[in-house]
Amino acid sequence: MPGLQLKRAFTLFLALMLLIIGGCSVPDTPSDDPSGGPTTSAAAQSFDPDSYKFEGYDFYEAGIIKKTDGVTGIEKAHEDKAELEAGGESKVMLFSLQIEGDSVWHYPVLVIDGNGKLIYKKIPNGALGSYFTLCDIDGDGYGEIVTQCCIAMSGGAGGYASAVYKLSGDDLDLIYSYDREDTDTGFYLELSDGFKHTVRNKFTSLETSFTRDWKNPYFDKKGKITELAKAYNEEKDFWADSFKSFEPKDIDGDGVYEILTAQYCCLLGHVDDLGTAYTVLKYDKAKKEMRVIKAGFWDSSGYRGAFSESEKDAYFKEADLFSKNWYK
Ligand SMILES: [Ca+2]
Ligand SMILES: [Ca+2]
Repeated sequence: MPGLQLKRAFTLFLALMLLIIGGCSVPDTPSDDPSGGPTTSAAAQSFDPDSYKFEGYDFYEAGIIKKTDGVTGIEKAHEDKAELEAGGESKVMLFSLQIEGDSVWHYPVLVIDGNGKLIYKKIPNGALGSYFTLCDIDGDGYGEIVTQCCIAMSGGAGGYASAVYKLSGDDLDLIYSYDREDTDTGFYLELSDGFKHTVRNKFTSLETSFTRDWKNPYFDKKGKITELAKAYNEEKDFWADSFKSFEPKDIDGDGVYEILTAQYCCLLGHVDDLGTAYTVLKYDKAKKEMRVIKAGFWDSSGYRGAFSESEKDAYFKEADLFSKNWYK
């Protein structure tokens, strides 16, 4: 449907413009920020309780949205079934709520219906595109909800929100989420003479080196590292972005799912592409946390050396193969 694609493309374009204008700030909820959020006073004057319902699910009654939040649209983005606890299956749905005054941000809400429960859980961060996967992450035999939301199209840090939720009593507990400040997948970079870049991972034995000999302040013309590079090596200030991919996969076939992640990495600024950092995350039952059990790195230095279209095609083909096979 080209019309729909065009509409989506336009929506993404609008989102990008808003991000540029708004300095990439994304309100946590549609109503928490009356000064800068999408809530409008017009919405408060035209409260229509029916507009808060979809297929019998009442987002106003559930406390997900307030009277001051004018809802212009509710869509069901995704639906699936799984046994989330003992006793029977639940229907898991992901709704997308659109708030008046802002045609761009969609607020994802999980609804769990079945097995005697009806639970609404708003996923933090406005999202342009969201989906979930149901699979057993913690090894208790019941499914968890793994969500991945694209929250910004600027390519800036914080572009994706990734999380794992577990049904616990009458609530959904967040057992893992990407956090810009706290998430550490363990990668770091060392710069050395000869334009050499070495990427290591502190949780695994990964070590991979490559050269990038184009102009940058970390090397002089002959490829010797500068004082700036020495300071960089001490700080180990490696920039890995949010998870552009967060995909559950049972890589060892034991019935418990690991999560494959990918992060865009750069050195000087966002355009100075270093490559993609890959990890396998596994839930540690004892510590109740996700651990990095495998790491891989695809360096993108080959792209700069690819001048013709066929060389670029070959580069992308190789990068794609790596992304699918690195952990095997
Ligand atoms: Ca489980
Ligand atoms: Ca497994």
